[in-house]
Amino acid sequence: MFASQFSRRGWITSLFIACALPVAAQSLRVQCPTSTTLHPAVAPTADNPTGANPGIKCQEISGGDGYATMGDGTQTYLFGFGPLSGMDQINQGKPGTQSSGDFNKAYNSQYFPGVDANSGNALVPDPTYNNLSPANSNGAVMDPAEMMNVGVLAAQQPAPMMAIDEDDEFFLTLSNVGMIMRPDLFEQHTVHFHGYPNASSYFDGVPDASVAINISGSMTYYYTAPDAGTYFFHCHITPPEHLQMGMVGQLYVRPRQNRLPAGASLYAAAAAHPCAVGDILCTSPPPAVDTGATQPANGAMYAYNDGNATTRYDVEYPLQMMGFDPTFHFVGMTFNPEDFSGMQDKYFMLSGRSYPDTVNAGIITTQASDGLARPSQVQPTLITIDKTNGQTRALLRISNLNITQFNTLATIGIPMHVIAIDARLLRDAAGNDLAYDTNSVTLGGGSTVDVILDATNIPLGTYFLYTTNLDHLSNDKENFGGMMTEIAIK
Ligand SMILES: [Cu+2]
Repeated sequence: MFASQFSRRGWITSLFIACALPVAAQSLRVQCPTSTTLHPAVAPTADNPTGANPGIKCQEISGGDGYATMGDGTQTYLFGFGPLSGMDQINQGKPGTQSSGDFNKAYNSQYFPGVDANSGNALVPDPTYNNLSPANSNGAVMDPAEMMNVGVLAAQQPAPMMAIDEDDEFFLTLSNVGMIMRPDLFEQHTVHFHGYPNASSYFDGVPDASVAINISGSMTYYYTAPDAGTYFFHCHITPPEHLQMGMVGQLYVRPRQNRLPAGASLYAAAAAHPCAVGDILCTSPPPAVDTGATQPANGAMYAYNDGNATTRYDVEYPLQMMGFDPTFHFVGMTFNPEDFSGMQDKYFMLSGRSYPDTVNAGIITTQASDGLARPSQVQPTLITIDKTNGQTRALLRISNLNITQFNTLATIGIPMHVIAIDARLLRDAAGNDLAYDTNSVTLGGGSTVDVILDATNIPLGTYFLYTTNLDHLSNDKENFGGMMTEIAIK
């Protein structure tokens, strides 16, 4: 009897050892390989000692909560994604995506010294360390305790931006750090790349067809990048709620054409591209006529594999049209039932900012309920075309992730040249150019357009990009603001 009880206790103890320890060690976990079958290791260098293949890109985000500041000064509660890698880039308003070599560089910390649980790198205490804006810190946060410390209340508006190059492999780790203001909720989160040519539903973030990430769990999503274009992403858990509450972000894929060597024929590259010869994951046909366009000596940036330089640009501005209902956000923080069908936006934003915040340079920080101010809206929305520095063409990557209404964006004085809709180059099957000039575009939730503003023949000055939904030119009770920004041509 005694022996039997003892052995049962021993069995239970070993069960705890077998299950609890590995789960505790692996529940928050970041994955970013330095080589794969598709992208084998390269020769190591001083800057890349692990020989990480630069075609492998990685990014890490938290799913949790936080606060943003509206155009009238109101602090709004969010469910949202926050950055756990690429922080220096994010704070400059750029995509936080890193090569695997940079992503895996040791992340300094003075709060959690020791050895990083995932990479095995020594964590060196740093006297200047600030966990809210760590120095070096395009590297990823990999220590589970530190992921919580940095990720909690760190949601940004929109979510950390992502950008990869065609042919990359992309490893995106989402860690659910919980929503500290809603301890009653056990909300899962996912990442869904909307409209993206994703070969695997397992990594598509639709919970009914795949998996969702529990609090204090991580998942590394895997994507290839078969087609250039402007996309976006969002959480796919209770979409009306989690999108309204702020789980929306921007994503784009740069075309292979950017990487052509100087003097190469753009047409020949487009005609040989998999998209031109029947790859079902992409559709851009080569242009109908070879214009003889070649890659300039200093390179160039293009939105698509156009084959004729019609999508070339000098500066780019991802702009996300969004709206917030402050009542919904308030009850989202305060344990009250949410009125989904009564949702009514009162803040109208471009990339998380309302006018006049849209024309203010720099990041917006917001003080959260723990008294700390964190970067909450970091992406620039003042469109600047600096002709004195040779810039003439701005690419606006416009997406609408407003879940309650269509939005129109209009310009005065400078035409919008629409080159693509929903990440598809405007071109017929024979390669004829279907791009067009207009002074407004109207998008429903879930759509994108790519617009070129060509300032070549436009006088220097300030122009406006604004919504013609005139009741959206307001910030709740302030009747001047909303979805508007300026285009500075100088
Ligand atoms: Cu979510």
